[in-house]
Amino acid sequence: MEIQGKILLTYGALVVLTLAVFVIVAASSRGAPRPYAEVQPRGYGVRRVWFWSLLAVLVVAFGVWGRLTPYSKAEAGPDTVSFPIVARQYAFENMPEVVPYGVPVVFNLTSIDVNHGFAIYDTQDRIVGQVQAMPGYANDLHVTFTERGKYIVRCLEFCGINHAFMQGSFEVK
Ligand SMILES: [Cu+2]
Repeated sequence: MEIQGKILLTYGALVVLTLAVFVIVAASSRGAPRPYAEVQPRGYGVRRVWFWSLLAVLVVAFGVWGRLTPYSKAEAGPDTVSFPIVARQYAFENMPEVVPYGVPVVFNLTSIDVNHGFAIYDTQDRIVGQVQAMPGYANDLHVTFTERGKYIVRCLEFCGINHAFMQGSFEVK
């Protein structure tokens, strides 16, 4: 299913669930008010069940949600290939000529002068990923290339007079 379909389904389910809760509450609160001494013990009982149910739902939801986020995939594995790259006005030093296809790759970026960008564009000029190259920092960009061909790297941070010409490239094969 497309991601838009999943989002629509999730929101639809939430709307139906919310409406059901409204209907149940409205139906159960009809009629004359009952004495407090009769209602209070039942109320506390419901509150206890509600608290533990909510806690259980939250624990499960966070457990599932944590697995669905892409962050765990960003961790470098034993087969990850690493490329340390140094950006400067107006070039990317130590750029690889060939980057392997289909395996996790990490571009480890730093800069020796000012802030630069490191943005990878695929063969159809679509951006694949980007990271900042900053003096005094080492920033990682994790990519697994699923298409072979020539990729262009462009600086996306205005870094000086020749910024527009700051480019690099590599071949994925
Ligand atoms: Cu630049």
